[in-house]
Amino acid sequence: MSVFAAVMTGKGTGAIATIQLYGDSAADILKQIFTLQGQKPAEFSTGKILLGTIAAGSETIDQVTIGCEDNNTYAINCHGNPLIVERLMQLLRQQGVELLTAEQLLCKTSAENNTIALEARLTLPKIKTFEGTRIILNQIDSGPEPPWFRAGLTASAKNWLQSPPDKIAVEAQKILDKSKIAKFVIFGCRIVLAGPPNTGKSTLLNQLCGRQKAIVADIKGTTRDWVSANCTIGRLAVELIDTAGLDEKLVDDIGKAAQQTALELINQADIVLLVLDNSEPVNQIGKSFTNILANKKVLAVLNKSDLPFVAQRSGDLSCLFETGNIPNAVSISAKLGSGIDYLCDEIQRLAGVENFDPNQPVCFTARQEQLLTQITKAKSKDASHPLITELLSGPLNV
Ligand SMILES: Nc1nc2c(ncn2[C@@H]2O[C@H](COP(=O)(O)OP(=O)(O)OP(=O)(O)O)[C@@H](O)[C@H]2O)c(=O)[nH]1
Ligand SMILES: [Mg+2]
Repeated sequence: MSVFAAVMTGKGTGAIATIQLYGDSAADILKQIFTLQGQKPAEFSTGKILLGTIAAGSETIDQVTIGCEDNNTYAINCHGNPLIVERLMQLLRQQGVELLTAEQLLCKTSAENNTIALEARLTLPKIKTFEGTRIILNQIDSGPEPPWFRAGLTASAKNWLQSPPDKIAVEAQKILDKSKIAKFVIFGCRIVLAGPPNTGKSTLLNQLCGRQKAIVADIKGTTRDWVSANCTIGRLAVELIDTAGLDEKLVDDIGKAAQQTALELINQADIVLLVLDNSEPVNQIGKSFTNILANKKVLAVLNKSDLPFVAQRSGDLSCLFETGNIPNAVSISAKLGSGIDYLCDEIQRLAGVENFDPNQPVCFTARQEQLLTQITKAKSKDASHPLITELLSGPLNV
């Protein structure tokens, strides 16, 4: 049988990194490259941690500990410099070891026949909020207690094996709908700050992330390239993106490129904060931009409310949005920090996370989403059962 290895710790620098080695002849490979206090160790025994060095011939690569987890599974803990990790992986490859990703190795070594539980394990490192970890763990059916563990996707799918197809279809659709919201809590949400020049987008980004990340100036077109910052807004882990002011009149190359980038970022946004200047007439934004916003979750932010306002009321936005899909508006002063708490509440409401119950079934991988979509369309037990079984215990392609 082949021997496989994967780096189990995250990319980048850390105090230590862990390389997992798996396979019947993994110990033979280690005996070729690992020395224990100047001597080759005779045997690795399960449960023991050995301290020694790994070398390629006469070249010592690192001092490491090797944890013997099983007679075919070993954890090499080395120093967390990516150069050392890469050199160790190279050496393992030279010894005939097949290099895998952490996900691929977990799938290979897992004795789990509950695929949703395995997906949950693979997803845990990517979760952006603590509440997100709760949502994911709730999707695993882990036995008789605690009871809230039985309200997740696994429990629903097991129940469906005894349910009529029309009931299954309704429930599966509900799960798909709720999952769109759960995704924001689990994986985070991308919020783009957009609007005409000089309305206070960069000031608002700095206010929301609590530091001076973007340059602010009383000059139109201060932001050209986009700036991003990570922050938390209530239950949401947010990637905030500040964009160049939307100005159709810009004709120079850099200005046009900045406009193009801003539009692409708006297109990729989960939520758009349309930042308007409360002290300027309302028609500050071109119709082509409002058209792009038509299918987006948009919240209008009437900024500079500390200044005397000209024409702003939330209803006034109707002259910008002909479609009837007029976004809610919130008045703030990004400069003074007033109205920010209310803005954060509105953002959570718009994302749908405000009253989101983490103890409900949701899907959290593309595989699950695809199968649930097919389940909503299955018209008979014969059609739905194989899909449900695949959802519960089908193979993973990682
Ligand atoms: N009075 C007042 N001024 C503000 C407020 N927010 C921003 N400003 C000022 O408005 C000017 C423009 O602010 P920015 O944050 O750079 O505006 P922007 O929308 O990023 O501008 P561009 O990058 O050019 O599109 C600066 O002088 C800010 O100090 C506010 O709430 N009240
Ligand atoms: Mg700016």
